[in-house]
Amino acid sequence: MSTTRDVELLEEIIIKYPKKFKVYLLNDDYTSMDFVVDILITIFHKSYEQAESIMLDIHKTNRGLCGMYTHEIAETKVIQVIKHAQTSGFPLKATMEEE
Ligand code: TYC
Repeated sequence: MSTTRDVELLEEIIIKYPKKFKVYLLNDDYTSMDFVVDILITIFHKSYEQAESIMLDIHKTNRGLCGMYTHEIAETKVIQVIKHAQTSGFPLKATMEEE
């Protein structure tokens, strides 16, 4: 049976350690390298050098880690990537996974 103290402890743990989600960009044959670099700079706040290195990593290995966020922020980043790609005519996709 759980006590009030157990619930308080659980709440404390939940508040202190919200789940983190990894956001990945996926490779495809059509999105331009420049567009991916731009997405990494504007949406994931990477430097040009970091963005270029992550983009090349995705190009070679098929996916690349862009950042780790709380659920709501990760979801927003995925939506921003997909919307921006759609309006620019690229099939670029992003996914999120629990840490
Ligand atoms: N493979 C793409 C090309 O050769 C570049 C690319 C890199 C696309 C990363 C998507 O997430 C991506 N133009």
